[in-house]
Amino acid sequence: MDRYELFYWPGLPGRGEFVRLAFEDAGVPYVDYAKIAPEDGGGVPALQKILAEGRPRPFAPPVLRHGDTLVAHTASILEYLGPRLGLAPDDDARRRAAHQLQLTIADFVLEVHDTHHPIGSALYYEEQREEAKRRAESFRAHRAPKFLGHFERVLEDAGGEHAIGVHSYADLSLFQVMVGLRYAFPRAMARLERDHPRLVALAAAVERRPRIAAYLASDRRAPFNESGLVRRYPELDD
Ligand SMILES: N[C@@H](CCC(=O)N[C@@H](CS)C(=O)NCC(=O)O)C(=O)O
Repeated sequence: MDRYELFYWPGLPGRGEFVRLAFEDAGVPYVDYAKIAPEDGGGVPALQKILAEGRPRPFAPPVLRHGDTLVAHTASILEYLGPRLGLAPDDDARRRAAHQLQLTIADFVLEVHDTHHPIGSALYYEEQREEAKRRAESFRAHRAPKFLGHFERVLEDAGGEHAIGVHSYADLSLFQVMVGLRYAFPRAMARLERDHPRLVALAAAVERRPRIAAYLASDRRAPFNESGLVRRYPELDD
């Protein structure tokens, strides 16, 4: 059997975490090059090599390699892994629903990132602090409630418990969105969570899943920090 290999930036959960959660929940082994030292063939050099030599050429991580197959983009990786890890339903319609939701999550994740980097990723946060304040204010007032409201209704449509009616990678990703938002915007989330009981219940249920609970307690789970996709700057919160 070909092994699963994940390439991502070391030292931050980022978008790689959506993929890690799928492997961890399924209990399927994977090679995580972000957790391997450069001198042992991992880290940034391994990532740079796959970005340069991988085909089809990936633009940015996360990147998954599985034998001769290479997949980039978080949603595409999860679409590929879902059926293989038992984290996608059997029917086409619900697989498409999971992928559609994952793409919406990708849109949201980018907006979360843009709260601290509204002008450009090539600039430091400190160089765009004022714009970040305006962007985060609008995010907290409009975009976060709109996306969270959408996810809440998706749960409601599917019976309340799971995003697409059965446990899937989409549930794991919604969990990661919730914990990321709680890290970045603890005050805003204390307010917003009151209006999204199904999302809160889903996040709690995912957190209780035995393999996820073990993973979260392990040193494999990288903490959020201020060099990542999701950052905590108190001046950007309520
Ligand atoms: N749509 C892609 C976005 C990938 C992405 O933006 N990756 C970030 C790290 S989380 C990156 O390294 N981007 C480099 C760049 O945009 O120049 C996905 O969902 O995986």
